Amino acid sequence: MATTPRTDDQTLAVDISPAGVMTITLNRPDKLNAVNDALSYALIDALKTARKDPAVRAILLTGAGRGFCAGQDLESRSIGAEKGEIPHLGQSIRNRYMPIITLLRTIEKPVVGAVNGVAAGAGASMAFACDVRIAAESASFIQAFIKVGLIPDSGACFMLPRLVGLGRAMELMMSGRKVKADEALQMGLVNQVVPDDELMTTALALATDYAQGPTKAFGLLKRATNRAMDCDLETYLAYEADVQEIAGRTADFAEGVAAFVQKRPANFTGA
Ligand code: LHQ
Repeated sequence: MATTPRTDDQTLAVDISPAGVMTITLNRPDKLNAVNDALSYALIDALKTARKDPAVRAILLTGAGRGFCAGQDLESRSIGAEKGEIPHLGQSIRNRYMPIITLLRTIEKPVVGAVNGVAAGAGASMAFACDVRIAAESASFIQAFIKVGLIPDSGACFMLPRLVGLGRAMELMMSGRKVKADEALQMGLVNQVVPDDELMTTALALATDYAQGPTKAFGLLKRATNRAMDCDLETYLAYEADVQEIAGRTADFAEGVAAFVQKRPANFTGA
């Protein structure tokens, strides 16, 4: 991964609840949280902190204002699209979006996306990279890339067909049309749609539930599922046995079994 400069600007708001939920709020509301350099590096830093801090046991990603994230900031100089410059989008993706998507998919803690408004381009890709998505009724998804002559990036060509099937994904990526929350729910692109004013309480309650769960098992199931996406059954089953071996050695497995036998709720500590 690229080395990420630290930033002290206000493009991101980060809060950690007593229950261990790190809420990360993309915070450029006037630009529908379009991703400029500062925002991308702040997000990478926050996700790295979430990965290594044992006090963080779940992550909630959302946007400030009426948008979730409008994707790459098309006005940013860093993409070099100005007249006479040669854009180096590959470099921009490697430095900024690759780490973000990789972290969202590989941090061994549950990641909930609270999609509060439009999620376009790489903004939609970030939502797709979350483990589960709760959408507000006014949320929408736009594969905006094709409208500016690009391929869907930040993992969209990888994740979208896996979420909704190849045929639907191709149609969405080639049309660039807006998918509203109810259609997103119907096609399995989001897990739940709630009234706008209930989004954060619903998403935070879910993330809090996860934060009180067996954190290592959540992490290991992400590891196993990621592996299952790119290998045959035989290979996967062997991998699964190794991963379950690890899960079986956690304190939370012992606690889960003890709680079952003693007919009481489990008190998972994440250990
Ligand atoms: C924006 C943006 C934006 C800057 C709204 N940038 N200002 C690409 C290149 C390089 C490397 C890596 O990856 C990528 C991947 C990508 O993400 S490519 C796709 C980039 N995103 C888009 O093409 C979406 C562009 N935005 C839109 O189409 C619309 O804004 C949507 C449909 C999202 C929302 O429309 P409205 O609700 O009508 O809002 P709006 O258009 O009026 O936007 C509000 C403000 O946000 C406005 O600023 P202003 O100062 O005029 O009020 C927009 O300019 C700004 N904004 N998206 N991506």
